[in-house]
Amino acid sequence: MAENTPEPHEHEHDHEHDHGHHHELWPEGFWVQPPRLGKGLEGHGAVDDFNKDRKPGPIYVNRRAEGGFSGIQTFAKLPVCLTPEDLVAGEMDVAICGVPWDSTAGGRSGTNHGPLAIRMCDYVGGYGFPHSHLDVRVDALADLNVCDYGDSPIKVGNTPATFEGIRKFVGTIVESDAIPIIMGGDHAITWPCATAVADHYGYGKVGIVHFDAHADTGDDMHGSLASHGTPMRKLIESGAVPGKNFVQVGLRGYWPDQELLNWMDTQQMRTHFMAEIIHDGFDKVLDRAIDEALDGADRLYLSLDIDVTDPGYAPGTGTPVAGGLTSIDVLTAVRRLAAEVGIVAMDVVEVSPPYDNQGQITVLLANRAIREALTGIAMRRRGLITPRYADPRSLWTEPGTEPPAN
Ligand SMILES: [Mn+2]
Repeated sequence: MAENTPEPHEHEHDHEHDHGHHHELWPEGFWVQPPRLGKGLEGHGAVDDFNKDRKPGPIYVNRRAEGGFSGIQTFAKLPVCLTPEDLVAGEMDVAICGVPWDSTAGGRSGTNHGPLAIRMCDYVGGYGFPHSHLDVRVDALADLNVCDYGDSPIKVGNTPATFEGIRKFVGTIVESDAIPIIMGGDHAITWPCATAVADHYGYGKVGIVHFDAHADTGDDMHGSLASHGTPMRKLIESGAVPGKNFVQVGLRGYWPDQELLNWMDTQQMRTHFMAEIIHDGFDKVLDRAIDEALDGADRLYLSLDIDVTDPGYAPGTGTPVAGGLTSIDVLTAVRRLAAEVGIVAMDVVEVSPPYDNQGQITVLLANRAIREALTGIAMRRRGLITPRYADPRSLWTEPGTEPPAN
C-alpha cells in the first residue's frame, strides 16, 4: 500500500447482528430479495481452473509494447492475476476487474457488456509503453503494480447469489491489500462491492464520494431491494457505510421526491445538486466535496456513475439525464480525489456499450477515468497532493521567466 495510506483498522463490525433487523422491511406478499451478502471469502470464485500447479504471480499475456489493437486485450495490456495468491505474489497495488451484471437495472440494459468494452476501446495499449500523464508528468503504470483481475462470477437470474459472489470476489482484492478498481455493471453492484471494502476496513470507517445524476437511495425498485436505484440505501441500512459518510455530486432531473430527500437529510448525507454546480461552478463544488471527504470517514470509496456526465459526452448509459458534467469535470474530479484524499476502492458503473455511439465516447471516458484514478494514486505516493496540482512544465510560462512554482 502507499506509504501515506493509513493502516487498516481492526474488523470492528459485529457480524452476528448483520441483517436480522431487515425483516420489518419485508411486508407480507411483497416480492423481495433478501439482503443476504453472506460472510467470509469461502468459495470466492477468483480461481484458476486450468493451471493448478503454476507458481503464483502476475501472468503476462502480451509481448512487450503491443498496441491496443493487437494481442490479448486486458485493461491497458496489463498482466493478469486470476487468484488472490497471484495478487499477493505480485505485490499488486491495484487490481482492475469487471462485474458484468445488468439484471438490476430499470432503464436501458447492456451494462453487462461494460467491462469488456472498457478494456477493448483502448487503441494505444499501455503496459510496456511510457505512460506519463502530461498534466502531472507521472507514469502510473511505471510507479504501481497493476493487473487485470478478470471478472467477478455472475449467476444469471440469481441476484442474491451473484451479489454474494461479487462481495467475496472484491473481498479477495482488499484482503490482498490491493485497491480494487471495478468496472460495472449496473449501479446495484456498489452494494456488494462497498460492503466488501467495509468488511475489510470496518463498518462505519469507509466513506463514499458518489458521482451520479441519481441519488440511488430508494428503498426498493418495484419491490426488489437489490436494484440500481437502491445501493446507497442498502449500504446505509446495513451499517456498512453510514449516511453521514456519503458525499454525492451531480444529482439532477426529477427523482428523488421530497419525502426521500427528507430521509437523506435525516441520514446526514451530503448532497451537491447540479443546481449548486450551475450556480457556483464545478471547481468550487468539487473543492467542497474534497473538503467533506477529507473531513469524513477514514477511507474513501469512489463510485462513478458515468451518467453524472452529460449524455452529450456519455450517451452509452442506462438512465441518461441531460444537463450534466463535462468529461473534463469528471476526469479532474477522479484524479483529484485519488491524489488529494486517497482512495481504497473505485467503481465505474452504468456504462452500456450497446447505447454508446460508434465513436465509443462513453467507454473511452470510462477507460480514461480509470487511468486518471491510477495517476492520482501514483501522485499520492509521490506526495503530489497539493490541491489542483499540475506540473509547471505543462502550464503557461511567460517567455524569459522561470516556470511557476507549484
Ligand atoms: Mn445514475
